[in-house]
Amino acid sequence: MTVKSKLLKTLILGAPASGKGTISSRIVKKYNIEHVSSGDKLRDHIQKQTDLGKEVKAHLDEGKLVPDDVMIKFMTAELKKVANKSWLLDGFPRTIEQANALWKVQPVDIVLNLIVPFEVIIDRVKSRWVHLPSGRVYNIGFNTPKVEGKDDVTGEDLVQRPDDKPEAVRKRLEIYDSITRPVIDFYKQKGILQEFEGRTSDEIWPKVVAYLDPIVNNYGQSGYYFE
Ligand code: G5P
Ligand code: MG
Repeated sequence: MTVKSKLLKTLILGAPASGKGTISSRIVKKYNIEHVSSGDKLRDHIQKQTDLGKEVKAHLDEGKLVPDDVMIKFMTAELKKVANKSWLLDGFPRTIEQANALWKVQPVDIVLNLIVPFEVIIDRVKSRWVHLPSGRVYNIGFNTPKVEGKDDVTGEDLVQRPDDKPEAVRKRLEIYDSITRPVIDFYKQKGILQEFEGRTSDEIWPKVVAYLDPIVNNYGQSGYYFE
């Protein structure tokens, strides 16, 4: 038996607030892979007031996409940092240009697409609170923080995202419908897309596990599989 090294490059797609971050955090914990979230990384730059953070702030606040050239350059560099790891990419790509650029530098192995009705999404963003430095996300009534307004791990303040205001959420859903939906077809045509439908993350999660378990067991938890 020979031992081969093979890394698993996974992508998670879904409308704004469909639960990508929630499902991603469960996946990376269970399968011990790296979570790379474009939105979390951009918010971190905004909080630290870096040049990139200043450049992209208005786009995020208004619920608009950051231009492709900026995103492709930024995420290509971020992915280089985790090139020798198995990862789960969340939030990138969300245009056909980005999908083409990613495919050139790193064809992904599998793509998970979360399907949650828009009316559920609109309702849940009202109760979202985030811990910016870590990207940990809470929702009152779903995963309520232990102490109101504080992160469970660090005790630091939680904030609401500017783009969770109703008009920004509307804009994000519009953009998702017109610009990001074709990305789903891009991966469907490649035959690597798997869809997961549900009204809650708890309903979706067992379906994700049933799909990923055999794949990850084949690759092995540490990114190895046996042949
Ligand atoms: P992001 O950060 O990628 P979105 O809009 O794609 O933002 P978002 O809002 O981060 O996605 P999510 O990760 O899909 O949502 O969902 P989540 O955070 O897990 O869950 C949403 C809320 O619902 C949370 O409060 C969670 O606790 C709760 N929740 C989850 N499941 C349940 C449930 O079953 N029940 C209940 N009641 N609650 C639940 O991108 C942000 C911005 O960055 C820029 C853009 O400006 C974008 O708008 N950006 C890019 N721009 C261009 N190209 C890119 N590739 C870009 N990437 C980011
Ligand atoms: Mg997210």
